[in-house]
Amino acid sequence: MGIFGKIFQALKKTKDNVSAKMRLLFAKNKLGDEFYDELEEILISSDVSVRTAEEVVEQVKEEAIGNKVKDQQFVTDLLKDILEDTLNAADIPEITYPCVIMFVGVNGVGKTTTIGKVANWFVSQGKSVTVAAADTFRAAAGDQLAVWAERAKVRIVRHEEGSDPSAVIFDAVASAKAKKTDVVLVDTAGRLHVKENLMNELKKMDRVVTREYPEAAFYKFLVLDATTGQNAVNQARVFDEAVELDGIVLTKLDGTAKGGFVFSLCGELGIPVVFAGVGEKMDDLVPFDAEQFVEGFF
Ligand SMILES: Nc1nc2c(ncn2[C@@H]2O[C@H](COP(=O)(O)OP(=O)(O)O)[C@@H](O)[C@H]2O)c(=O)[nH]1
Ligand SMILES: [Mg+2]
Repeated sequence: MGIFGKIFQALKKTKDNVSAKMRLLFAKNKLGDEFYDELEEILISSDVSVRTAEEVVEQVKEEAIGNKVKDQQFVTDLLKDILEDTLNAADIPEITYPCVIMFVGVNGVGKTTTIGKVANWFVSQGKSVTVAAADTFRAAAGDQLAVWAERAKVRIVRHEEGSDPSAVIFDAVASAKAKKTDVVLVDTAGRLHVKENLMNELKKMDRVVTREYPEAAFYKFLVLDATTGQNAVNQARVFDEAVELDGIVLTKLDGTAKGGFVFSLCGELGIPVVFAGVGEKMDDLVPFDAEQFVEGFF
């Protein structure tokens, strides 16, 4: 779909917000430190962290001085290059098969929906998929995943409400081995208010996969709601400590005006964004594209 694809379109709110401020900044014709301070403010106002904003503006400053140029196009292009490099700092893991992908994240970020979309995406790539309903905390979560499994035409393994999530994973892995399924997608609960329990539960699930299915590649993806802004970076830190994340799926990119925190995720935490959710429907998911994201930002 190229530069003007779904990620670009989804960022319209962010772009409107940032572009207006950039135009104003250049119209005011400020020079020197004042200009760069305000540029930093613009980045921070779109939820780029203070640390990342400082680093990025420092780089712009160095290169702009070296080139003795100070027109809007030049600075904007420079900014785009630097931000794209920041996004590409963390490598997207190459998926090998068979594999297990466990989706973690707090309640309501879009885990179950994302699994439906990702299942559909793998099917479109010619892969066979099993989804595991390891969010056994609420019966509704299993039902919701079952609806997605039907839509995506993939198999589902689920137990009764309240049963041990690790037992679901155990069965899903056994079933995937028997049926030679390429991909197992694991849905998990996200009750962050009992953080300690949640993290222990996730670690246990992690161990079951490692022990029972050593021949499979194992990835842990954190699902983050893009409308959360900076707090999403804190969520990433907590989950990364518990289960060492391999990647991130950004959901609700279509509803955010504050996409700037993504630069901190990649730059400061070194975790790559793998997919982006751009709506509620099954095909509203695209592999993340750094260039498109940056173009959509300014
Ligand atoms: N606009 C939009 N809504 C989304 C997206 N992904 C998920 N949602 C919505 O977010 C809500 C919570 O999703 P759910 O999958 O139940 O979250 P979970 O609690 O993490 O499993 C639902 O209403 C979804 O339709 C997205 O990319 N864009
Ligand atoms: Mg869910």
